[in-house]
Amino acid sequence: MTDSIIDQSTIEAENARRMADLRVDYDTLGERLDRRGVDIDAIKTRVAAFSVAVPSWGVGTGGTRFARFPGKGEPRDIFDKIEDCAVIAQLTQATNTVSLHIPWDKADPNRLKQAASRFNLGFDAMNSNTFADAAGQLQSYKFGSLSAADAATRSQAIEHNLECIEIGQTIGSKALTVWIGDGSNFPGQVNFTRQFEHYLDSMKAIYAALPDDWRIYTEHKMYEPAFYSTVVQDWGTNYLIAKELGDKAYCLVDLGHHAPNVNIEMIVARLAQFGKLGGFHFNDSKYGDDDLDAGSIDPFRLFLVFNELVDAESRDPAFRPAHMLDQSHNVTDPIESLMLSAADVQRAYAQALVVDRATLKAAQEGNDALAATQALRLAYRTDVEPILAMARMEQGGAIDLLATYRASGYRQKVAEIRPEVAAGSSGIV
Ligand SMILES: [Mn+2]
Repeated sequence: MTDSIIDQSTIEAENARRMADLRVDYDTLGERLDRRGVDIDAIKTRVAAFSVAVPSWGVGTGGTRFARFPGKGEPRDIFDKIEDCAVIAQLTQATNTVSLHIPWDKADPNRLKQAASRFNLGFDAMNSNTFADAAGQLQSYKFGSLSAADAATRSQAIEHNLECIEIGQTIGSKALTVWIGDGSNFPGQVNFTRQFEHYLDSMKAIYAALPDDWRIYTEHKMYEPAFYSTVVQDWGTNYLIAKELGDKAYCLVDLGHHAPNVNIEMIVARLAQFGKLGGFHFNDSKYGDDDLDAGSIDPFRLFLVFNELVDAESRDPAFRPAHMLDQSHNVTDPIESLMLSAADVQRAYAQALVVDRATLKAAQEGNDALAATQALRLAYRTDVEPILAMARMEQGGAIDLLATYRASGYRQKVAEIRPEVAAGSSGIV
């Protein structure tokens, strides 16, 4: 029996007020899609099966390097975080897994497993951390970790990743995501080639310890915290790493880790074509790695990314990239942001599913640029909300995520139990 945190009767009462309208909206959309040869129920089934992982660190209020303004009822530890994730999963029915970050979430693995299975949650990829020093560690990562000039520092960083795999195996994770902050701040500070050699050697040692049924994801990022050069700075370097390591190594694309206006959907297509697209960190950005809510700035780009994913899926039905949200919620209730972001990722997927691929292909083959782009626009402009809401409701989730969550009074309830956190002068970037 799965426990639920929000009383199911609250969800049912909220849904009851909206159900009649939803049925009308769903049927109307169904008729419109039917005229385009699209079966709404088939789309709904695929949307219902879609899941995006919630990062444990996402349920705490984020911050910038200037400050962090904690909200009420902040999770005190990983067990509070799992409960917050369970609320998101219950209402959205679209986030079955939680992604842990070590050492932030370090706890008895058996307790972790118990806490998650109580809410029928699984564990997504493990995330290692060698971009900050943990209390008591012997070597500092100030000048790098897996690519550090100092051998003892590299060994320590490798060991940490091996520990993440070990914890992950106990709790049922099947992947390790490695993002490093290594780079340099001044021209000449490092030798690019030697630094990358160190990185590859370290990654090979980690890869050697990877269980057969695991994957390792490497995440590129253009800059920050190193501001002159970064070791894994772009998708080209990321692809080289995945190729060097082997079949269990894949590239992870964080939408915020590119220069403004970079054609991310094309990067997605390239990596998918050559079998190295492992997964995503979804978020949105205006200027850099802003970690804003997915779909909040450029929902068309999110749609175009999913258009490539659905295209790749149509060529290879076994294509299953990992989906995770990776955002920083600085001014919102993180649960609210994560719920709406999960729905927005799902929305982009649903819109991509309604693209008329035969029409698109015919237009492309006939060099009809306008008809081709019109096929995409028609799908993007389709309001698929009734499909998402119906998929949620049929699985026990909420038709209206925000209204139902607020009606549940969850935040007020946890604010009474969880003590206030003092505002900090620096936050999580
Ligand atoms: Mn990320």
